[in-house]
Amino acid sequence: MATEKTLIVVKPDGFKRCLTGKILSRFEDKGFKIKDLKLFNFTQQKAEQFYSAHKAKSFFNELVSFISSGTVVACILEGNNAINTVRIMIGSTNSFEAAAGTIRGDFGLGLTDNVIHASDSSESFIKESQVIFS
Ligand code: 3AN
Repeated sequence: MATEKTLIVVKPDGFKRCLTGKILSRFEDKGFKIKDLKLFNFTQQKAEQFYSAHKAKSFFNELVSFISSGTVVACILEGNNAINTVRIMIGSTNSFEAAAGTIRGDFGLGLTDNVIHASDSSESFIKESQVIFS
C-alpha cells in the first residue's frame, strides 16, 4: 500500500459539538499522522472555491452557507492508502444511512450537517488543500 496524503475538514457542526478531538483520535488510532492542522472560518468566496465541483448541484448554496457558518478544523493526514481508508472511516454521505462505527454513522445528524468532509481523490486533495492551506 502506498503512503499518501488526504484532507479532512471537521465541519461547523462537528466543531460546535466539541467532536474535533474524538474525530482526530480515530485517525491517529488508525496510524495516520497529522501533517498540518488549521482552525479557521471559511469566507463565502473560499467556500465556493472549496465546493466548486458541486457548483451545478441544487444544494450548492446550502453547502456553501453551512460550511461558512462557523469554525472548522482542517487537517492533512498521511498514511497507507489514506484517501480510500479515510473515506471508509467517515462513512456514507447521509448520516442516517452511514454504518455504525463510522464517524458519520456514530456522530452525524443529517445530510448537510454530517460532521466531516474528506477528499475523495488525489485531484480533490490537491485542489481542496490548496484552497485551505495557501
Ligand atoms: P461526500 O461528502 O460524502 O463526499 P458529496 O461529495 O456527494 O458527499 O457531497 C458533498 C457534500 O454535499 C456532502 N458532504 C453533504 O454535506 C452535501 N450533500 C450531498 N448530497 C446532498 C443533498 N442531496 N442535499 C443536501 N446536501 C447534500
